[in-house]
Order: sequence, then structure tokens, then C-alpha cells
Amino acid sequence: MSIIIDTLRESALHIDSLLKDTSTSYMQSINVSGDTQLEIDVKVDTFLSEKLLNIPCVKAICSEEQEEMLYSAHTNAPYIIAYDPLDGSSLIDSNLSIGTIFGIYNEELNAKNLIASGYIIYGPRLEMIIAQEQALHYRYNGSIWRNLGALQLNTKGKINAPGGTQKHWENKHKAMIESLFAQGYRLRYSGGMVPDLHQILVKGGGLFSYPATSDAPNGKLRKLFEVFPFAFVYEKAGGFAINGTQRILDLEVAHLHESTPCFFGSQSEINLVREVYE
Ligand code: AFP
Repeated sequence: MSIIIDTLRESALHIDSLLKDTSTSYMQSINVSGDTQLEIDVKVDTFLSEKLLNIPCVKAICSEEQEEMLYSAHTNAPYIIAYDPLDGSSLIDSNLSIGTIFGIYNEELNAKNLIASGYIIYGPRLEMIIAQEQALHYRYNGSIWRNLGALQLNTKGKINAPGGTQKHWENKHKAMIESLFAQGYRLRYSGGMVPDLHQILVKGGGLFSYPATSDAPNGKLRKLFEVFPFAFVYEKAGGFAINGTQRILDLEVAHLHESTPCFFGSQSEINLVREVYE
């Protein structure tokens, strides 16, 4: 496992430098989720897939940018890595933070088999969260990765990060979001899952929601590449992740690119979501 984490740490430095100097123009291609691909999406995906497939304990990988799972030459190896190479890449032109999300699965691609997860965040600082027993927070200082300690959510926060197009929200969802603002929660939403969820973690609590909407009944965010890895991080930080009624890490996966509505937060906010959605 440590060789996977070391490879991701080294890759973070390379991707961070690519971001400074690669075109963000659109290509002709779209990925399997229907997003138009940027040149940088493809470049980072190619780089990461080559690195990860070379690791002796990795049996297979699957990327948000690719339709099928890719198998390595190590057929008896235990681990499968699912990753989103560059989540939020449409924000690069606005120079907002973006990230790489990863989940490490033992033998099968199933939430119950997730044994570690995390993300890299490319912002004014280069940071990485690695969740195993705890959600550990690392920052690169120009020569080494410093361990800043474990992230821990309070039972109640102050941030409200509501995703999705408002005109497509259900009325009960709209009412819930408004009730949080009425209680004094503040809007903090960049449109990048990594910085938006990271902000709630480092500020100690709040709610990030990406609900079912009339144009996307299963939400937008993908289980294997985005939602399961973040659910694992949030639970290790003392938080919660549900789809409205069920714990995210109890959900099954029907296909590689399946999406789900999702709510991440601290105890108080997730209790509210349960009241509204149950
Ligand atoms: P891009 O990778 O196309 O920028 O999408 C980012 C993302 O998948 C995720 O990072 C955000 O949380 C979510 O989309 C934002 O979606 P909305 O703009 O619909 O709120």
C-alpha cells in the first residue's frame, strides 16, 4: 500500500507542474460521462494511468476519463485503484483550486472493499489527504511532504455548499438549503468538489450537497471516482456521507460510471438531511 501512496505523492508534484504549463483548450473528444475533455484532462490521465499500472501490487485501474477498467500485468496483485485525474478541470481557466481524487479497493470495486482513499488539492498550496485509519493532512513545502495531523469535524459547522442547478432542485431540497441560510450558514461553493469538500473539512464542519435534480435524477457525481473516496475520508474525519436516506458506503455499484445523489457533512447537518429526505 505504501508504494501506491508514494507514487501518488510523486505524481502530485508532476501534475502540479503540468497545470502551470499545459493548454486548457478543449479537444474533439468527450469522456464517458459526456464531459468535453480538455487537453490537460487527457495528459494527466495518461500520466497517472501509466504510473499506477506499473505498481506491482496493483491489479487494475479505472479512471473517470476512460470507459473500461484497465488491467496491469500483475494478475495476482490485490488492489484496484479508481481515480478522477483532474476533478473540476473546467475551473482551471478561472485559476481556482482543483484536485485528483483516488480510492484504493481490495480485490473488488465495491464500497465495502475500499481500504484507503484521498485526494490531492492543487491550489495556492499543494496538499494531499490520505485516509486509512485517520484522514491525514499533508502539505508539500517545496522539498518534503509535512504531516499536519488528522482532520476532525465538529458536530456542527457553518458552511453550506449546495451543488447542482437551482432551477432543477426539488422543492424540499430548496427549502432545506434555505433553512440552513436562515440559521446563519454561509455560502461557500466554488464548483470544484475537492476544494468545496476540503474547505468543510479544514473549517471543522458544514454541508456539501449534490442532490437528485430534475435533469440528473441520479445526481452528477460518480460513486467510484468521487463519492466513495470522499465518503471514506469524511467518515475517518468523524463526519457522515449519505445519499439522502442511506449511508454512501453501504451502496452497491451497478456499473463503473454510476452516479448518486450525495450529502457530506458533520452530524448536525446530516441529521437535517435525513429528516428532510426520509
Ligand atoms: P468539472 O470537472 O466538469 O469542472 O465538474 C466538476 C464537478 O464534477 C465537481 O467537482 C463539482 O462538485 C461539480 O462538478 C459541480 O457541478 P455543478 O456546477 O453542477 O454544481
